[in-house]
Amino acid sequence: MKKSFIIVIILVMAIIIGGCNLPFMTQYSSPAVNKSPSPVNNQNANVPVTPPTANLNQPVTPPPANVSEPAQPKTVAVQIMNFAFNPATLTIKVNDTVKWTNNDSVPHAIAGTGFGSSTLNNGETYSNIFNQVGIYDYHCSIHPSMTGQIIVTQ
Ligand SMILES: [Cu+2]
Repeated sequence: MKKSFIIVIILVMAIIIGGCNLPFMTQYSSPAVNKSPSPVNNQNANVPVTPPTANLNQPVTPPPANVSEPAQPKTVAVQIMNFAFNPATLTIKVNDTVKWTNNDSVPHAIAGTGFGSSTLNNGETYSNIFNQVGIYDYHCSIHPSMTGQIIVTQ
């Protein structure tokens, strides 16, 4: 009888002490728990997020700059056939080259303002770079009825 009574008293005391300690424990422990995690969480949150985002955005921006500069000068052909220039009217960009080829058995010669060829026999060519915007009329100096036009645009 005494042993079980003592056990009951010990259990009651343990419950009372435990019940009294729980509110005190949380009150005293909660400030200590909040102090240590908050600086650790702030450091971990700031360090990894910003650098990867900045590195991923930097390589994406250069390609649009390369797309906007495809203005490479090119060579455009004009064929001389059957006493005519083909195409008779040609539109090019500034700094493009026009290359005439004489496909006729008879000689021809290009005559324009600021440009012109010597006599072109069959299979011979003449090239001129047009580095200024404008409309350039030309003809064949041997056959004046053969006319052509080069339109140079920006
Ligand atoms: Cu001609």
